Amino acid sequence: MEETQIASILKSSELYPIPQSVKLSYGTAGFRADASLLESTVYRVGILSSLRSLNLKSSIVGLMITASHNKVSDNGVKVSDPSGGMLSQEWEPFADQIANASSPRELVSLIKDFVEKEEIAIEKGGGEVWLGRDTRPSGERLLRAAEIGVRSVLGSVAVDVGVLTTPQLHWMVRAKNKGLKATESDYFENLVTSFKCLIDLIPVNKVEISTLLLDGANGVGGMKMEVLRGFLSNLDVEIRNTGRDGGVLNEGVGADFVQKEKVVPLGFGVKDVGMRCASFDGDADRLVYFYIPSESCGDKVELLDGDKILSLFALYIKEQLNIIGDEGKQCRLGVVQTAYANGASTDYVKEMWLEVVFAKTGVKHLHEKAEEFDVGIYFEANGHGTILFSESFLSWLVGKQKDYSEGSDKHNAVSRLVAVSNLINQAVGDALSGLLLVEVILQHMGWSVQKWNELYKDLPSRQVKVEVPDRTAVVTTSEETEALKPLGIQDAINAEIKKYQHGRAFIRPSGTEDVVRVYAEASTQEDADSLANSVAQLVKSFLGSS
Ligand code: G16
Repeated sequence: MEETQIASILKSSELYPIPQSVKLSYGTAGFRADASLLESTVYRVGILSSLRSLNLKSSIVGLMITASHNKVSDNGVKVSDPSGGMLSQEWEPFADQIANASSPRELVSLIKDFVEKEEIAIEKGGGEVWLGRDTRPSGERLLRAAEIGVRSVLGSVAVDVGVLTTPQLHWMVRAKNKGLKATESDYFENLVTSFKCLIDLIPVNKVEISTLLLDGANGVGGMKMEVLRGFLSNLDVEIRNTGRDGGVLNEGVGADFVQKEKVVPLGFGVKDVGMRCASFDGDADRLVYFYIPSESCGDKVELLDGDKILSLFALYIKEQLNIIGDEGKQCRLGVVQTAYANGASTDYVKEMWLEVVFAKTGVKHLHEKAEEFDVGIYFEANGHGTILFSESFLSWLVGKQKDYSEGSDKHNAVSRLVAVSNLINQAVGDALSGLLLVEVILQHMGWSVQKWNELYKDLPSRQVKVEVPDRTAVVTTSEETEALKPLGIQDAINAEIKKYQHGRAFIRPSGTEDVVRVYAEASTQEDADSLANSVAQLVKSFLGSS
């Protein structure tokens, strides 16, 4: 590395000393912590992003400042690879190393070694990083730190693309690197065009379109939906929790809250009984639906989580492939879930004869497995997911559009699949595009949210989190269904599970919060609650509570 380059990093890193006694890890979805601790980390991820761009022939890399579902005082940073997917996992150890380098000299030495090992032509310059942020108050300050990091790699450019949802940034990065139109307006235009195309392909409009109530989590998603709905016909959305009325990001609102607590978010109540409602999370990469079944249910909701969205999508895609006939049946349609998937949802998709595979928590793991199919649908129960179409299957579809006569059933089915591939974000789970696809499918089927919910009945489940002194003491198997450490805990969990009919439970360390997560399923809600609580007690007794 040249002296001028070394001097540039040494000088800028003096501006961002590392806070004492903090050890950060890239985790499930980038670095996350209290925002006051993150400037040095974000600055260093800026450097990493420039290097990643240079390593991939100056393709554009994305850097997103968000802590998604976490509380408003937290923030975080994650990197989008040029494909629009998550940062290659091969680079995560380097991210961990530089984030924790204790001095500017150590930082430079780590970078120097890495540049040599990866043969990055750092002296050539020409890296480009697009920087986005959500609505957190700390976002702007952190974005400045990221810019300085990017530019400290001499010759690299930082482009501030403003306040965006995480999936918007991933989409834009992907589009730009494919040589397509890639502004935020292009993103909206793409959604509007493909949504309209799918609406026009509905055989008969079987249902009155009722208003959808959207909980925007007081974050960026509600704000972007306000823009989008201005361009859409055939969809009536009332947006609540926009953040403008004094509500706090993710506090008593949003997809994570609704999915974990299964209660109504703030701003919703008895007046909304029976209405179709949806919730985004803080950066709009997660989507869940819900409805309030009756006035007498108190604050309880019927939840339609990521598993139910996945099932709806699978049903629709399968229907189109069946219409295409024998050739359509050649398509390898598969589903990817995690250990959190409700057992009833897995049974449901298996009954459709779909291949189901399991991955570790974190979209980066699911995405990878979904890419192995012609059409891979992946969803986490928390509402994070999308549908991936392989390039070869897409070109086959486009070819068939020419072969089949226009207006025929087969032509329509093929056109629907092509439109779905345009609508649904191919880079990452996206609440805005996911919502549009759910809405179009409900209209296509002529279904209410209640009818959709009847696809299968969830096994009762409960999730709790336990604060412990050191969550890394929990080590699990690759699919996270069994704990390998601390020794003996899995036997104790198994003994608890045996006490319940249809009992299932597992523990895993969170990659985004300082907690151990507990998931339990059983044949009644009381049993699921009780199993979750006893497993949580085991976690406390093996790890201590903080
Ligand atoms: C992130 C990841 C998700 C993951 C979630 C929870 O979501 O993108 O794939 O399911 O964290 O992870 P953990 O249980 O490890 O805390 P988000 O929406 O917070 O970015």
